Amino acid sequence: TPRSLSGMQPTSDSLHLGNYIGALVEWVRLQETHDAFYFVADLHALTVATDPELLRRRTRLTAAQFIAGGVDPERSVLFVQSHISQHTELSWVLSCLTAFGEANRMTQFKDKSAKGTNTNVGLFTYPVLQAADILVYDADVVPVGEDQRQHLELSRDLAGRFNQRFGDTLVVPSPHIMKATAKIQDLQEPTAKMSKSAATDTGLVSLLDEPSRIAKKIRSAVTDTEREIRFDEDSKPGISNLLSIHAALSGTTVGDLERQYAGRGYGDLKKDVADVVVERVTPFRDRTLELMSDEAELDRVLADGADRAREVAEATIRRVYDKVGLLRRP
Ligand code: AQP
Repeated sequence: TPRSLSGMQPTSDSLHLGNYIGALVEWVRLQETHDAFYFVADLHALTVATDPELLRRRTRLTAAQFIAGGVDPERSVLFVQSHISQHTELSWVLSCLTAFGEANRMTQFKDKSAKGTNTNVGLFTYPVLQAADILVYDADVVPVGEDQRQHLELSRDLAGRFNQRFGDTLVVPSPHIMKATAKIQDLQEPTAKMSKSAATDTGLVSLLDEPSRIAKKIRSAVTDTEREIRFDEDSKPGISNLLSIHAALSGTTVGDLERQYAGRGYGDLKKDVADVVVERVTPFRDRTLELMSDEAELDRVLADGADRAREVAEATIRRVYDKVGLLRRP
């Protein structure tokens, strides 16, 4: 069975609609056909300075939301990145195969360091740790949003380079990026991706928000001055984004929606998108809160996932250490 692997950072309390539609929905789907590994990327989250208690809380919250969104911890291996020391071990080896200029070309680092106040070395080497996350599990496919494409390309390059230098050792992973859902845009600034680090949160749909607040944000989404409901990302980014969200959650296509809304107003579309989103997030929120009410049980689930993940990661790191010439521990 091919293996699927992906992770998300616990850098906010709530996942947003982009994380959900662009990634989590696909993770859940891939459980049907793949051997699935999903993790909370708490080591990556250290690149953003966070209160330690808050980071712990968000790590559990993020795992709870994976489960609430449909990740089945019996079927999938669900774990916390820092519980598996092999991620950082492989990351070091890979960083020694990464050219400085290659890392320096990563656009996410450029964007974040241009904006940010906390440009640390961890943020710079982030894509190398991400490559280790993927390669340490021999992942075949990595379900992510469009924003991760360049990082995945680096993972592929590093796996290929390792294999070329040391002989066949690592699986070269393929991105799994669904064109229709890979880029959910900010509701107020629909030419930019929905992101938890946006300047204001008026265009961000956080899944754990009060459903009434979510509905209000969607009804206030920026559109355009025409009247026609039609998918056109260049001239109608706001309407196109609403159509994408609607289609992803209601299981229809954008084409069907265009026909369904022919001759109708933007207000109708917004109201329906709000309804579809609220219908989805209400049980999601309830289930997340329920899971968070029993931390011991959640920790037990994550410990079980870590045991299963470690087995795979240990075997990979042994192979890698041997290949590069590190002396075996007696
Ligand atoms: N707007 C989006 N549309 C589709 N997919 C998205 N993803 C993120 N935003 C969108 C996907 O969600 C997963 C989360 O990965 P992460 O934890 O690394 O999140 P992130 O990239 O830090 O999340 P944000 O909100 O995008 O934060 P910023 O902007 O602060 O970096 C990934 O699969 C990602 O592609």
